[in-house]
Amino acid sequence: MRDRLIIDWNKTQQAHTLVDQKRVYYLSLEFLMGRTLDNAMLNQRIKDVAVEGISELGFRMEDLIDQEHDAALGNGGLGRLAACFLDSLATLNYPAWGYGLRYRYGIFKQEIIDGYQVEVPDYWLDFNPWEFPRHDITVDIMFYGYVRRYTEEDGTTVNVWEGGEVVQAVAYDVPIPGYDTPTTNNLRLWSSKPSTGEFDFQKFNSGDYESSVRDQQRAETISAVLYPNDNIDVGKELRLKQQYFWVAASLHDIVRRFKKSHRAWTDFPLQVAIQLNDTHPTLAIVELMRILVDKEHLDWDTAWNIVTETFGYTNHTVLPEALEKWSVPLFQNLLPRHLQIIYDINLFFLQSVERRFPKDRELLSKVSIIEESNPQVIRMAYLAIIGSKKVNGVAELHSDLIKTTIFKDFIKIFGPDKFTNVTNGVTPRRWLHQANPRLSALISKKLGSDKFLSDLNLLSGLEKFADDKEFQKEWMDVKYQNKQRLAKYIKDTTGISVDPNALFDIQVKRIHEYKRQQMNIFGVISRYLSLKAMTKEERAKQVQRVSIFGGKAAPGYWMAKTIIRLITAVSEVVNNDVDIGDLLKVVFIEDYNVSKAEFLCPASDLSEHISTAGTEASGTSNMKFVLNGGLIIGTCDGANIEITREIGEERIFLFGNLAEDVEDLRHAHRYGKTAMDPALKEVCDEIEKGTFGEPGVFAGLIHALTDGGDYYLVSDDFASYLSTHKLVDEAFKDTAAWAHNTIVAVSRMGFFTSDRAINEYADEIWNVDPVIVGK
Ligand code: GPW
Repeated sequence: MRDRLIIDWNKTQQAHTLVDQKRVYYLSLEFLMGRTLDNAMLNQRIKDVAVEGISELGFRMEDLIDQEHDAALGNGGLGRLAACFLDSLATLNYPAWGYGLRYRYGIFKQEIIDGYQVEVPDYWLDFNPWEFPRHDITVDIMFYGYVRRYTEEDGTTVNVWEGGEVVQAVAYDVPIPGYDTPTTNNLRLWSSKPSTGEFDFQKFNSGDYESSVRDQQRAETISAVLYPNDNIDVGKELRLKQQYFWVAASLHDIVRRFKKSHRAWTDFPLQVAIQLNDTHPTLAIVELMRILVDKEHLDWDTAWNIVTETFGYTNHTVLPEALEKWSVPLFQNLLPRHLQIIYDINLFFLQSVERRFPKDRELLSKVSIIEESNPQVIRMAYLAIIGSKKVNGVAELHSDLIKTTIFKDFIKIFGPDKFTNVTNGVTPRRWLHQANPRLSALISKKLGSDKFLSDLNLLSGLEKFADDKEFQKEWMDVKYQNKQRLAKYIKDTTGISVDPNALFDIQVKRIHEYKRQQMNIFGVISRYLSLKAMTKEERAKQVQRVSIFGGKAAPGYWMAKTIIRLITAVSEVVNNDVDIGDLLKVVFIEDYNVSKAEFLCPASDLSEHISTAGTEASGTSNMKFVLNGGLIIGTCDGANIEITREIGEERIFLFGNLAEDVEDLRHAHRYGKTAMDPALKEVCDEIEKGTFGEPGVFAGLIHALTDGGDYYLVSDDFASYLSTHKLVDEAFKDTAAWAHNTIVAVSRMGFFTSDRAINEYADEIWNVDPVIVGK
């Protein structure tokens, strides 16, 4: 497979060099690729042959596929979106490159020990046949040092950044095959090493062995580890080093490629589109200014015009704690010249604002890149907005919210057209065809072709079969088999027996208070209490449930870890309660990752996407679950809203308060005007009674609901959450209607392919065209 990929990769790179059209560069600190083998076989359409060959050798393809270690260079949705986008870029034949970091350790492996999360390092590079070290492609990157400024004879000022510490970036290339096309794009990941080679021989020879090893290690540390935080900014110096290291190496590479064609600098934006995946690569704006002004000696305005025509910025969150801010003193020490450039960008920007709004003094401090706190901080999102041509959110509600909340002052300045929406999508190759081969085959059979895999709107052809009894049976049969496979996995890994006939209710995603796994587990406790209170006869009428959770907590996120502990504690009690039997089971799946998502998504009847309204920018697992024939329970948040619009509100279990009411509700909590929901109160009392073990362990969770002001509005949404779950139970009893609804829902999911998202970026933001690579 690897050899096949190289052949197509070479062909693609040659074709792209020859046509020399505008290319897209997708800069992301995270690429959550998962496994490659199965995807490569499917995209190259040789899996059937391979399965046959492997079985002739006496092996099973599933076993072989299972040997591969996930490439887990990401935390959650943001990193997986980047991976889906690479798949679509290649499939749609866009000349595109991904640029990222080659972390030696990806996201940690999660173990559950005595009910608690324990983090184990993920050393994944022992055997990785999918990467190609490019020792010929290196870039020296400087940190620290000082700026020397002098005036030339003609009066121009020159800034030279010098005297710093230098490390070397080495390229590792990963081929990205498109589906059913020879186009195989490149993902270039940078690895850090000392710039002087293996050792600093001077130090080494002078006997300072330890210090020379230390220098080497310091250089290697830069690309050593992925920061395991999702939706939170921590502001560590090493993270800023990672960002600059990666951005500087990538820009050097992009500029070198541009220079090969000897075009004028002003053509740069006609040849290059750079997309910033969140603010993590925002330094690219500053670095490109430095290259153009300090090294290429363009005047500031010409350089700034080039820069602001080149970049696009995607925002992925409105959570204030996730917006990146760098302390000015820390930044100045590490990147002194870049700080000066930021100050200049800010100065010219504020001057232009002042000219246009002379009476609005407040506006200047509100939109300044520098926040006048102590210490001062650099607001990276503001820098990204000012330095980009377009800014986009990732779902309609989210894109509206950024315009009315966190970035509203910029609408006044730039007008509304700079801000746009591109709703996220997922690749149907991995998330339908690869993850759910049975469903994919059934759909192909029914539609008479597998064209839907590259044109997902063709799924609409299924709708007319939604009431076809025979088809419904085949459809539900696929679901049953996928649930059986999951039930076996659960049995093998946890010892818990679950009945595949039960309603499988799944919430898998990073653990975060805003995603409200705590509300889910409180709901499970409430269900448990009502089952316990029932007579045998009443119990016999209840729908069996399996509540499945999975997800990692950031190692320093104590509340998230407490939520995991509550889930595991509840599972110990409920699963062993003889009164309850198979009516309710609670499972925590250890170490949720891409390859586990691939067998979880096909096995849900119901999945939960229950963030406090206005907090989840989009969500993408909501799309994966519906595409695999599950229904969802969710709030009016992120892409849930567009899913509702597409599939029809009778096919989604929406509940809870709306984003527009969240501020008022929070205000009411702050002023003590809300009593806790009675069902939630019962749940809290039960926890405090010690039913799930030492209550002190969970005190933080209870406190957050009471004195903590219930910031995520669990109490406000709890009643409607529980009553909506009752509707789910009722709906599940009617198998024919359930089958009908899931078929109709799948038939209307065409919009949520990442192919549609990528075509929107290409047309509305990048202005790039596909390149057809000959067979
Ligand atoms: F905070 N997302 C994520 F915006 O997975 F940077 N990690 C992150 O650190 C951030 C966002 C950041 C997610 C969003 O939470 C999710 O709603 C969205 O679907 C996904 O990014 C892709 O856009």
